[in-house]
Amino acid sequence: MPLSDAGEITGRLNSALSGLAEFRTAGRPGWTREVFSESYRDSRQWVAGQMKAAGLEVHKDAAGNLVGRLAGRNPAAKPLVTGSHTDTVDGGGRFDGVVGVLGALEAVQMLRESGAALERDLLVVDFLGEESNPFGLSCLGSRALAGELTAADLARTDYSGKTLAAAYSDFGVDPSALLSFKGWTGSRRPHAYLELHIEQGSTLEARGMPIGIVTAITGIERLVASFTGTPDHAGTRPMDDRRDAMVAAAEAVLAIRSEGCGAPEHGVATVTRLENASRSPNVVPSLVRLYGEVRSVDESWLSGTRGRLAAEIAARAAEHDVEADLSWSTDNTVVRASDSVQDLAGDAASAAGIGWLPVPSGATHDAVHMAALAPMGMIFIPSAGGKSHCPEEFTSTDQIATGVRVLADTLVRLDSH
Ligand code: HGY
Ligand code: MN
Ligand code: MN
Ligand code: MN
Repeated sequence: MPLSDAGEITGRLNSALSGLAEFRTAGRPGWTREVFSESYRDSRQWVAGQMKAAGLEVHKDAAGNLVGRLAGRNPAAKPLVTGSHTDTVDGGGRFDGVVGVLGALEAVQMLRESGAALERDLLVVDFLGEESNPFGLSCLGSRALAGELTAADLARTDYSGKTLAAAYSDFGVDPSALLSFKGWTGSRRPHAYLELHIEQGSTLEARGMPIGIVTAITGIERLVASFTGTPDHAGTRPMDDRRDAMVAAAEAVLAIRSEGCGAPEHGVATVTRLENASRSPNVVPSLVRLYGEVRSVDESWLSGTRGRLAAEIAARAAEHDVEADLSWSTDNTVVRASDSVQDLAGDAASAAGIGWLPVPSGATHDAVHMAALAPMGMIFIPSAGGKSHCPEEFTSTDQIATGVRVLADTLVRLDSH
């Protein structure tokens, strides 16, 4: 497919990747471009410029997504959609999401050079706010496009009590327009959605495989648990006469870890935050909040996690005479990739003599919400050491170029299927 030689392709990718890597929040570790932050706002202007330079018609939709359009021969046909996200976690890396946006722009270049005029429009999307955020809701832009963002979501608050609606408004997205935004539901459903992403795991590297074709994307159950005990003087209260909320929360951390360790393959469970409501260092904690999540691609196992942990955490809290109150939310259910998109991606890789492997995704993606609208597929490229969500995240430009090649070839196949 590509007419540029490998050096030109990797040269363009390197300059795009380093251009975006310039945008990060000062004073935070690694690459930090959290949704609604200044550095994120600035970086998206740069991304819009890159989309324009790639010859796309660019607009920002009512949900804050950046959408670049490559016109097809038949604009009335349902469009193809690709893309990903350019926001990061706090202290993240340079490739998560980024390769799906900048790689898609390189795929547009490949398509243009090859003269493969698509029948369908191709939409390249930089989805707003894919990463989880203090409002506890990931994939903001793709949820909105799938018609899944609700008024209750906009009323969610962060640790300071600011609402998600206020955050949107400060970012220049009108929350009321957002609520009436129908996205790509109804007659505007795409023909298919295909996302290039780093694996963020170590399977491809361990197996020496350049391409993964995603079979399913993990479901995520999120937990906020509150533990209520009794405040007491930490210096005088006897150890055998305390209702220590922090001890009960610590027991819950271990219970959640055991749940993950007992999960079927690729299942995990993590506690990422414990908050003592009191700031005093000399008071027995009486109110502690725990934030955690459980993930698995095994739907039946995941559906039992709330019951198992409710029983386990209640028992352990009772041992310390502490009340435990659990509130769960489903970030997303397990989503299977479309068989036909998987097949076309496998055909494209094989036709180019590129090895590939079917793999599940332990990370969630905008593709989860696009799957509600159209047949969905994801193409993975290796992550060095399986690392991600950290500055050490790394995928070589050659590996990205291979992913872009398979992305472009698969889009051509999807165009006529
Ligand atoms: O949490 C995730 O899996 C994704 O990186 N937002
Ligand atoms: Mn991602
Ligand atoms: Mn991520
Ligand atoms: Mn993700």
